[in-house]
Amino acid sequence: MPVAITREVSSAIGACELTHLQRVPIDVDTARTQHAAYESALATMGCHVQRLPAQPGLPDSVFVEDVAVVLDELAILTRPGAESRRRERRTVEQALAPHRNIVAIQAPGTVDGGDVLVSGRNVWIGLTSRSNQVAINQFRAAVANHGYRVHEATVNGCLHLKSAVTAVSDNLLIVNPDWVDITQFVDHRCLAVDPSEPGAANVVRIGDAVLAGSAFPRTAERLAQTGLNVQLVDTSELAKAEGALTCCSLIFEDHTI
Ligand code: CIR
Repeated sequence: MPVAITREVSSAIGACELTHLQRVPIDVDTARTQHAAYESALATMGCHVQRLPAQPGLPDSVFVEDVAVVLDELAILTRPGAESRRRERRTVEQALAPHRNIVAIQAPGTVDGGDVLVSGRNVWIGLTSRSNQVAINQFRAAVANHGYRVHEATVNGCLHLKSAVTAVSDNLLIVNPDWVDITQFVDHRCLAVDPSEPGAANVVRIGDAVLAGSAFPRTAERLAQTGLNVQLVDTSELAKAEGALTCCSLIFEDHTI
């Protein structure tokens, strides 16, 4: 049964980091209600949801994906590109410690989990404003013994690599081709988002099902036409903080429960 680590929305989310969006007010109660629905969807799709308590002093701490990458063999504790986010790591490290050996990215390396796309033994890491070459080299060294091939990925026009591409099955990616060059994704086919839904490429895969944003119905239809079981959830309030779907959880297999 997969574990999904989540964290309750911080009361300070309105002070989140923003890169491509203008700041608008975020209603904390609405964000929490949507986040709870996201957690319920993960549970319905078969995850054991482990929710960490809110961190009132850390505005972006709901976006747990950015502080760790959990592989079958080990976890990489990241060093987020935004300095304001580095204190999010301690409690996520504590939550992961029972499940995996942990290797931490060291300064001057920076990488956000949102820039790390894992599909089988291929790992793509976006070179972005958050993630640098030093961290990619450290990541590659940490996972090389386990047979992972780590590729550097170019990204344009969005915050993270996974804003532009996520995996929906073992060999199929959903992509926004305006934000990433699809020729870099070896061994995989690419399905494009509907052109009217540029933010639709970030979906959560759980087995044969995917959790997608209800704001992107046309892309959801494209995904369903490939035979996938597509579930929809509204995270529009969290989107004001530049968060999408994968960023709100760390999902991994755990054989102890
Ligand atoms: C940030 O800029 O770090 C947050 N406001 C949003 C992070 C979203 N994370 C993700 O997509 N992996």
